[in-house]
Amino acid sequence: MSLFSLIFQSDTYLCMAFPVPTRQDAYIVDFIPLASMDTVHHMLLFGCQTPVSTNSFWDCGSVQGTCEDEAAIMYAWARNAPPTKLPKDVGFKVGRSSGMSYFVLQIHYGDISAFKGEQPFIAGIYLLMSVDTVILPGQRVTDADVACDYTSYPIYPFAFRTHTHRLGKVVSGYRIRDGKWTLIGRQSPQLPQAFYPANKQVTVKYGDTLAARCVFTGEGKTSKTYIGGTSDDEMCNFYIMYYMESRHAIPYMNCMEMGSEELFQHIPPEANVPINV
Ligand code: IYT
Ligand code: CU
Ligand code: CU
Repeated sequence: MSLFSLIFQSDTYLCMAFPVPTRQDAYIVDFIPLASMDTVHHMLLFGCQTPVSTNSFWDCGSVQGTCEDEAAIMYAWARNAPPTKLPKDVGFKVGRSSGMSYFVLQIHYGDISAFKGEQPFIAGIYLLMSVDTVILPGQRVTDADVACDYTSYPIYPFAFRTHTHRLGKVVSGYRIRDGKWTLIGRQSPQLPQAFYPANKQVTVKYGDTLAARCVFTGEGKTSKTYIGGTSDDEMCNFYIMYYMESRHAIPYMNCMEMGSEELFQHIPPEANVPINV
């Protein structure tokens, strides 16, 4: 068991990498954000093999500049949002055999983590993201739809996170089983973009479909808006934090397919009901 913490004070995006402090496999079982609501806007924790830098800290912008290889998001904390708790017996696998040798923490002010022995369940993230949405200027509503068939071992969602930039109104995620849509989570991306508790008892198994819709507005825009990395671009992300049995461990999955128009004809109307912020 080891524990470490770090504290920054700044108004920009700063990143710091630190090696997973063990040679063996380890599990993150808890996150304890020690952040001040007054000074911190948000905090993201990634895991990866090769951070952009390994000494001191660096300016890592809003999206780019965390890892050379793929950065896997493990934790998000945002001002005024309740912190995510991993359920009992659930851990994110890090260290040797997981391909995660470093943590990269992107923050203004923060702290993290503790480790423990073997876990019966492994935590993971499933990301649904749109790659091809175009929002037309002045158009009141644009739906970005994403859907994929789920063809793996059962997962148990327990938290979800939405992410768009300024034009996003509401983002919803569903499981579809035998034609029936069940909500996993629904949130305004204009609220703090933390992980919120998922709708309980929605498990996902082989043969289900996972689907998400982001509702955007092009009102007030004078040009087309595309998916991209700057704040003038948009993103449509629905993250599902789940756990699954360790013996099937798949810590990261994603879905970037549009989903058929016919499928989305059956999405519950709530997906297009704005959330007051
Ligand atoms: C184009 C887009 O939607 N980018 C998202 C999702 C994304 C996350 C990761 C894409 C890739 C990743 O390796 I991690 I490729 C995006 O950048 N989302 C941001 C940050 O990833 C955290 C967010 O706040 O959700
Ligand atoms: Cu922030
Ligand atoms: Cu973004």
